[in-house]
Amino acid sequence: WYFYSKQQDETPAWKKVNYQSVYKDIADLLEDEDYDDGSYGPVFVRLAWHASGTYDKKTRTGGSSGGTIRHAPEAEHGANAGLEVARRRLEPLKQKYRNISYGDLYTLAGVVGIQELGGPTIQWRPGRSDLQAEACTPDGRLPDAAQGADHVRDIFYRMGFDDREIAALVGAHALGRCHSNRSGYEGPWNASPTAFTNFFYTELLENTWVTKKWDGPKQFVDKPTGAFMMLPADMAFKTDPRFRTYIELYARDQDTFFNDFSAAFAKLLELGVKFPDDAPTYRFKPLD
Ligand code: HIF
Repeated sequence: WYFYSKQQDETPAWKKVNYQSVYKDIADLLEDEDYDDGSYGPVFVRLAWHASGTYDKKTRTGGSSGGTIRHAPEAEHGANAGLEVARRRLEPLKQKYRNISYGDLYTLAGVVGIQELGGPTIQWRPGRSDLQAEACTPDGRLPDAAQGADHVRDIFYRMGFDDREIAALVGAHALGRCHSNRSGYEGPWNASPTAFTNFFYTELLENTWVTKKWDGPKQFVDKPTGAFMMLPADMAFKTDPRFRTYIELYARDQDTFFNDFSAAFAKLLELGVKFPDDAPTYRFKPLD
């Protein structure tokens, strides 16, 4: 029995998890009528992206692999304000599935958020392994919403994305909202913040956007209702001619947007991750 139990112990932790079951349990955590617009999906998507978007292709550091976004100082970086809400919501699943890594849990939560809110299928692989706080990335790797196209390019080129992929990713701002007590900005990007659509592009192109008159940071609101918002960094996709070509494409062609977004978001979640050779690729079916 000694050899038997030894062999059992050598099964890597990531192989002991039923990811389909985790997917379902995350999906069950999405709805809450008392939270925001009724869904944790958007903040799960933001958590998955911020866990991953620290990747630097030159030094091959950062990314979701170590799940370091849960540790200070990374957890306290200004860009990550409010994400403890998402981590706290997911923590019971880490307790239930002891063998899942935080990096896998947080990125899978992003996949669930997109798919269950009506977005495209996002291919996903398990096998990230947790690292301690020493592996946290320095502050400043995530984008600053107050800046424009040059900055957005600097940040996403550093991760290894091109203009078309960046323009496809930004469509995720159809989901969720800004919170004045998190980023300082306020409001949703459109009228259906819990549905994954190409409305980011259609709203950006079709509305007249004017500077919001308030004490907060510079942001834009639609004229005349003022109900929807754009960040300065979002507006750059309308004014920058190379980005704008793709914005127009995705505004008129939802299928192309879904395809391009699916590939770019799957790539984002895998940046810097060295997967085990035998890690399978999952394409989870939405539950509904
Ligand atoms: Fe966001 N993003 N993001 N973002 N983001 C916010 C909210 C969300 C940027 C800034 C902000 C991406 C790119 C960029 C989501 C998903 C993605 C907020 C508001 C800010 C300031 C946070 C708050 O106050 O709660 C900038 C400058 C980006 C570069 C252009 C990604 C493409 C769009 C990579 C992406 O997937 C989601 C979802 C939210 C909504 C979160 C919520 O709690 O509802």
